[in-house]
Amino acid sequence: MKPTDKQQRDDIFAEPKEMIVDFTFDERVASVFPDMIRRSVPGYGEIIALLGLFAEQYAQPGSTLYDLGCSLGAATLSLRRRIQPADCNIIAVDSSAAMVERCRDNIAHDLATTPVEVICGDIREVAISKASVVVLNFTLQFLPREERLTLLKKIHAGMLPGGVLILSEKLQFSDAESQHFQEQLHLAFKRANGYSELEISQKRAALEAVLVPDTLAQHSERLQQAGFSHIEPWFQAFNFASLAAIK
Ligand code: GEK
Repeated sequence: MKPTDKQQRDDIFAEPKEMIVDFTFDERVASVFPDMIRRSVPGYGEIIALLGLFAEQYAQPGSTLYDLGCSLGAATLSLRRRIQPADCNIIAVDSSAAMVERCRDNIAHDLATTPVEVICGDIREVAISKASVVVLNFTLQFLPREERLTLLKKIHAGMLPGGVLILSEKLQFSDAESQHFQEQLHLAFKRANGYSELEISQKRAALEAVLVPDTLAQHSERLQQAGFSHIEPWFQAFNFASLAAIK
């Protein structure tokens, strides 16, 4: 991370806005992103750190690792530091130019040696091949629901046998009691991290049409439909979870 980015605090929704527009990953969001995601997503730092272990265990010689929706490259850097075979490469993709510019800079300042290509583009358009590890860390939730299975099928088709897809997502719950329980705790998490009621409610409105969460059961069923042979939820903090799907 650029030192300036590391210190920049997310105050995007701190002032009352006359009109809430849909959330986009623009320059302003990219500049506060590390602070925003750490204070908004419980378990984010833990997941990032643990992704390295998936790279260590699953990166196959001569294979490619993918970070789809890479933002500033936190997952890419975690994978890169733990890959064992010398002949792997990483492809990181994000559709936000502001994110990609910073991501390239972060990778240039990292000392690990696995080659990384950062592509500014849509993950629905990017070819996947010889993949041993694919990361979708809080990205699938931003695609229209009806396009999620197509993407997972493409990923599955481009993976090597024994490869792993790690899918982290915000969850929704099918019963009202669970939904309320998890939402309240997530709200408490955001308050404890210094977000005001105004910031929380304005951000919720901005994300409403953009981030559409599924249930854990919907994710498991979709991954099965895409062809994955084994699906293992491996992390959950309140309404945020991560699943590993093996080809
Ligand atoms: C991390 N994985 O730090 N194609 C490419 N990129 C996309 C698309 C798309 N169709 N839709 C959204 N994005 C990261 C965090 S953030 C999660 C991921 C969050 C990108 C978008 O530009 C943004 O950078 C990222 O997906 C989602 O581990 O903000 O909650």
